[in-house]
Amino acid sequence: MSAPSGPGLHRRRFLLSGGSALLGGAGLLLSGCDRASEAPAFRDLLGRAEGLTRTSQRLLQGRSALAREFAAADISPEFKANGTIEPDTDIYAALLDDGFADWRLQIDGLVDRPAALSLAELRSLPSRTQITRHDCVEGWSAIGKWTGVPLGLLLKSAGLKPNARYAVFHCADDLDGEAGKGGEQSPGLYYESIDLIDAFHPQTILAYDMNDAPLPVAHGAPLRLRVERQLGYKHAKYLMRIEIAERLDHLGRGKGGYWEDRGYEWYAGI
Ligand SMILES: Nc1nc2c(c(=O)[nH]1)N[C@H]1C(S)=C(S)[C@@H](COP(=O)(O)O)O[C@H]1N2
Ligand SMILES: [Mo]
Repeated sequence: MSAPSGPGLHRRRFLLSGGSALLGGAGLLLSGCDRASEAPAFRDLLGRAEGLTRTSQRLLQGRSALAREFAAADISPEFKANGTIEPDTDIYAALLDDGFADWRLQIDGLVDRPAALSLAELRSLPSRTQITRHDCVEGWSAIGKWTGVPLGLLLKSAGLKPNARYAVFHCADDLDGEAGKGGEQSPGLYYESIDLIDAFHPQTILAYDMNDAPLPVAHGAPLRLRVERQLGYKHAKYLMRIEIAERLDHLGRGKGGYWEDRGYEWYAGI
């Protein structure tokens, strides 16, 4: 057996100690043999023993692993619309009225070339289509087909400044005191943020189509984020502006997102 070394080993040891309560004697036995910990079957066992927790998934697979993609037959006949289902601001109503012809996606902040892109321009760029499962913290899931522009592509063409660390998504909807949307806790524009690892993940797209049709208003028209390794609330709908930032504490109440400001985790990895 070769001498174990490198960061991978530390990860496995960490996982072993984390899982040992569940693995019991087997955990102790296996921890003596690093070759066993390399074996796919062992990884499976470990994953199950930990109840497939998000933490172990992340450590075993890494941040760049792809979310599962499904077949067309798996698409949910009903996809619940959640949170805002139509922003009630005058600005949004006017944009919707003329089919988003005047809507522009602003890209600014820590970029070399700020941009304002129309829907037609976004549709003319290379696209990605993916059938994925959306998981909401409220306990429901749905499978949908999404088509859009890879966010990484837009960020590359905008050119990131060296101190860029986050992509912040500013949305059109103000959850102004509406119960059921957390608004009773305090008003505020919906916003979200992700780090650059998620921003450049190949399945992170700005979707303009859902199930082969233009994105419905209830699901975030004209453009919404799909960040497939993250929970539902990170998938910002009704996108207006992407701000590249070094910090998050100047936004909202400083926690990086509308729901994060109300107690949810910023990193909602799945
Ligand atoms: N702008 C905006 N984005 C949002 C929300 C919202 O209320 N406003 N709700 C979030 C939550 S909690 C979920 S589960 C998903 C729901 O997306 P859907 O309506 O397409 O199901 O959108 C997320 N993005
Ligand atoms: Mo959600």
